[in-house]
Amino acid sequence: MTAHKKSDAYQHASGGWGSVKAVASVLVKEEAPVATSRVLVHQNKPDGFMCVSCSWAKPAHPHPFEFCESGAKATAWDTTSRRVDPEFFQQHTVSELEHWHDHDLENAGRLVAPLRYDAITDRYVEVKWEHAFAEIARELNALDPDAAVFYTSGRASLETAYMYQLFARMYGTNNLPDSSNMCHESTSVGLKEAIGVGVGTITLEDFKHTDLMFFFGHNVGTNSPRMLHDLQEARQRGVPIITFNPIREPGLVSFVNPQSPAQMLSPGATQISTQYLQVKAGGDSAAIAGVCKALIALDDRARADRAARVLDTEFIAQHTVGFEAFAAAMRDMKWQDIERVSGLARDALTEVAREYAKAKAVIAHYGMGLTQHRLGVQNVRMLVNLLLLRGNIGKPGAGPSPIRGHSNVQGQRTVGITEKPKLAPLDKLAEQFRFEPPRHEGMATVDACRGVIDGRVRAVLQLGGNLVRSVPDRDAIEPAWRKLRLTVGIATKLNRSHLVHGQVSYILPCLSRIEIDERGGVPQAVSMEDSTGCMHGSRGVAQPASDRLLSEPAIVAGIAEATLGAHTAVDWQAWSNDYARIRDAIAQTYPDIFHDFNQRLWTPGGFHRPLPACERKWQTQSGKAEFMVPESLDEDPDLAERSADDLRLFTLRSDSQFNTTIYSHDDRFRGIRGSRMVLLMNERDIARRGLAAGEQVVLETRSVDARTRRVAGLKIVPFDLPDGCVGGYYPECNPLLPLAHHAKESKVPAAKSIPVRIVAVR
Ligand SMILES: Nc1nc2c(c(=O)[nH]1)N[C@H]1C(S)=C(S)[C@@H](COP(=O)(O)OP(=O)(O)OC[C@H]3O[C@@H](n4cnc5c(=O)[nH]c(N)nc54)[C@H](O)[C@@H]3O)O[C@H]1N2
Ligand SMILES: Nc1nc2c(c(=O)[nH]1)N[C@H]1C(S)=C(S)[C@@H](COP(=O)(O)OP(=O)(O)OC[C@H]3O[C@@H](n4cnc5c(=O)[nH]c(N)nc54)[C@H](O)[C@@H]3O)O[C@H]1N2
Ligand SMILES: [Mo]
Repeated sequence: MTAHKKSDAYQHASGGWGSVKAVASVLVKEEAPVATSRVLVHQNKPDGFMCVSCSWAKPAHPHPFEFCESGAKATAWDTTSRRVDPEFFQQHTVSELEHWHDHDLENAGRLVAPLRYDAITDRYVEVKWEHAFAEIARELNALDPDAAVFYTSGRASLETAYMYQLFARMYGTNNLPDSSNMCHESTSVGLKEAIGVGVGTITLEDFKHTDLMFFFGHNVGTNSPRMLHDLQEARQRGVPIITFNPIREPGLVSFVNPQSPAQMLSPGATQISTQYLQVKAGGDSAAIAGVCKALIALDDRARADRAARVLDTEFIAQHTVGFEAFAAAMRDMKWQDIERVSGLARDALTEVAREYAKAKAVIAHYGMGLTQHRLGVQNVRMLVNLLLLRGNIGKPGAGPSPIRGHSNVQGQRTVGITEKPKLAPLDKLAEQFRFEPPRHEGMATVDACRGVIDGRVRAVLQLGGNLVRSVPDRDAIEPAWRKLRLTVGIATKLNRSHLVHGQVSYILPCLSRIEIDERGGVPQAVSMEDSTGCMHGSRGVAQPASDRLLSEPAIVAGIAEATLGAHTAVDWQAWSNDYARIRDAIAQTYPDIFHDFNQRLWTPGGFHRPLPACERKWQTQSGKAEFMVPESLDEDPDLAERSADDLRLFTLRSDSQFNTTIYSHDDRFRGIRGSRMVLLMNERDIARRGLAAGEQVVLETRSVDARTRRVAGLKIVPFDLPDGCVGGYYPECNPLLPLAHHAKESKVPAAKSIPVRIVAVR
């Protein structure tokens, strides 16, 4: 790899010619340039398919090319001409494939036929779909239903997700963890407690009415780049954007719109963030506390001077509870502690408070930088506290804006994928389908991993996803995974979780959403919910990678029918032959959200789900929006003794990956090329330890139990970060993340602040 020069990374704004070149090169690399470029025209269009990459809102009046570099990469990745066919497995045993890099496994191409692992030859061999369904059913029926786990990665459609949860419950379990458990579950828990809905309250319309935006811990330039258009438009109206992020991410600094010829030809880029605060990893609760404290002090002064109040006292009195206790806690907080934990100066935070006090309508965007912490739920609650102080919820141009990950992760929760019985409409399902759903709590992702390790879990079905790579404690998970009785991967591409498999193991290849999905000669459509609560139809346009593939609804129907036999009130085959019937069932279960679902499917810009908080109706315990007093500002409440050697590791995504799918080893925006085995560290921390750039080190997690967790061979790259914080890549650093190191209320693994030390140079 090339050594990183600090200036390299930040020479270019995100977007621009680099982006155009990167899209062109990925199309050529995937050997499907012509077909793919035709496909891209339909991406995120009201009558086309919804991008498989991020979940950002899709406008009613799209740009001529409503896609970004990341979305184009994701499309090219799925429409590649390469194939992993049964002959591929004749050439490669599973033991041999285990030595391949994750990138090479997926890069080998699209899976085309259902496969069963054959222990005698150590190969996957082709089977008939009916045989696969029949054996999976036999295996499931031999188990206690609670020994089986039905994981969903956030890409599958509303139709598939609804069928999948119904099947799991009819089979007898609420073990329905999903990727949200590792992602925005801190939002689902925190926002629900605070404002009565577990999702963001803004839509694209609010961008037109906002006066100020906050941006906490989300790397918009690579992870939801289409949003840069909306941010740029707001900036051009003079709306300030205040960013909190340990790294100066190029997309948050400036942007050139690669789809605007005028901008591409002129030298300037739009400055995105007007204030950039390099908060310490895990320092957000402290930083927000600082802003709240300063704001309350401004208000105290205004009151004393009989000047106009800074806080929205009317809103607070009418709509909230807990203000007095919160304000008292903020007044008592010491600036010294706030500065130490956040790494930010009192003056800078006070300046943010002043700016905030001037704005009438404020949106707070955020991502994994807030949610993936031990205090992830508290971080979300603190952000809500800040918004409540000035009535910034339930009015145009204002509200919390959690930026979701996978393209339908929010929607899957909406249609019943949840391990928490209280969040699923069990009575309704019982009545609609005449069965008795299980009422006890199921397993979230970390519980499921714990269950695999201690042997309680015997079967794991994955509807998308790559759990042996994405979850914590890899070194414990991998050997445990091999002891499972049954593993089933419904997937588009070969990944590590197919190689680290159970005794009975199936790979069931499915159509990608980009592909034409015909059932009985009739093209079918599916749907998804974006980050702003809008539902969109999606119809594939590309030729399927193989005629042996089945759609996700057809695969779920096949397994359900084989497992449940004739004992259900669902005609699974009829559903899988006409997805409109699944939508009718969804509409019946959730009439408030999905009434007239089929008629509204193609609403330009999507149809919005009703959210009581948008109308200042609060479905919380108290019936009001709730302030919360932070429990602690300290990110590692359970780490007793500290030393000067301690570092806090946050795991990052590059611009060339989608979660565990690695498109290339480069991270163009951050100027890192050729390797992902790096440790980003600031010059002061490098020097203080007597280390040098380019040296390879071994990182070890500070002990939380008897297990030693290490990753070796991480090359030191000098990077502009706050003191004591280091960055590494997800999933390479996942062996360092302890399963128990998660947010206690939401169980989201604390992937953004892992206490580590450098223990050796190697
Ligand atoms: N191209 C592409 N798009 C994606 C994905 C992808 O992998 N590739 N993944 C999808 C998924 S599932 C998700 S969840 C989203 C993830 O998108 P993000 O929410 O952007 O998540 P990360 O990339 O993990 O990084 C989060 C950002 O938080 C910052 N950060 C780290 N620690 C802290 C902290 O303690 N405080 C603050 N304030 N900031 C911090 C990091 O510097 C980084 O800029 O993107 C989705 N979109
Ligand atoms: N250390 C650390 N760990 C993390 C994170 C982090 O920031 N740091 N982030 C967490 C987050 S936010 C998330 S969301 C999880 C994600 O974790 P997972 O959901 O486990 O992983 P993905 O990488 O999203 O899943 C990729 C696989 O999905 C399959 N796939 C792709 N498209 C489709 C499709 O259309 N249908 C089907 N059926 N399969 C498909 C492909 O085979 C591909 O290999 O990881 C979490 N883990
Ligand atoms: Mo995610």
